[in-house]
Amino acid sequence: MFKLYWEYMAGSIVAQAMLEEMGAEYQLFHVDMEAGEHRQEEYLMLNPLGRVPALGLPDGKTIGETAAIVVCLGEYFPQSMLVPQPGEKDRARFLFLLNVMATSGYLTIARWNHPERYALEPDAIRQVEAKSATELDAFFKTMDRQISSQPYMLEQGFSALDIYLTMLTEWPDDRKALFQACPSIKRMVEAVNERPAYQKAMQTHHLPEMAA
Ligand SMILES: N[C@@H](CCC(=O)N[C@@H](CS)C(=O)NCC(=O)O)C(=O)O
Repeated sequence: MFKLYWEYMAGSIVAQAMLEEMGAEYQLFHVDMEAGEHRQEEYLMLNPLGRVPALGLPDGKTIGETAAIVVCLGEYFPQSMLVPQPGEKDRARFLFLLNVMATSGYLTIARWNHPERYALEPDAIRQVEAKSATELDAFFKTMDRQISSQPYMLEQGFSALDIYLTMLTEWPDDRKALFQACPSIKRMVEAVNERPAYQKAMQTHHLPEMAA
């Protein structure tokens, strides 16, 4: 049994969609970040970085970091084909693009959301926010060129990368502009949104007022 520590509209979307795709048994544990639960001792024992998501594994250990969770789940369920295994032809490209999304994608979104963590003066904070928005646009345009006509990122077809990139598109303010600038991402997101596993993850993650 896996344990997924999640928050509304947080990075736990990709982990839940993968658990659903894989038919894994899991329990959900809501971490109320507004109430600061991610900084409390109990959660820090699970993920010392105080970030969501975290995933409790069947062996009793818990890990954080979305990229690590993606790779681990792929090892638990190799038959799911969501993560190319060592020796398979798409493995190197998978690891490359997964790391690009974790660093140039997710971290840029985090910087754009929390520019005050990266500068001291109000003017500098505004500049960090503006620069992060520009970098985010460049990131999505780069990823747009990584999508084939399938419409997925890997030659093998649908993979955890498509779920991850779809999750990243949930967060920008102007999704319409993003999809206009990135037609291949738009096609991929449409395909991922049709999957019951992604729909289930979004049912959990949509803020209650969004679902109403
Ligand atoms: N590098 C982490 C980033 C996770 C992350 O930043 N999660 C956000 C929620 S989407 C969070 O926990 N933010 C709390 C904070 O930054 O204090 C990952 O890839 O999982």
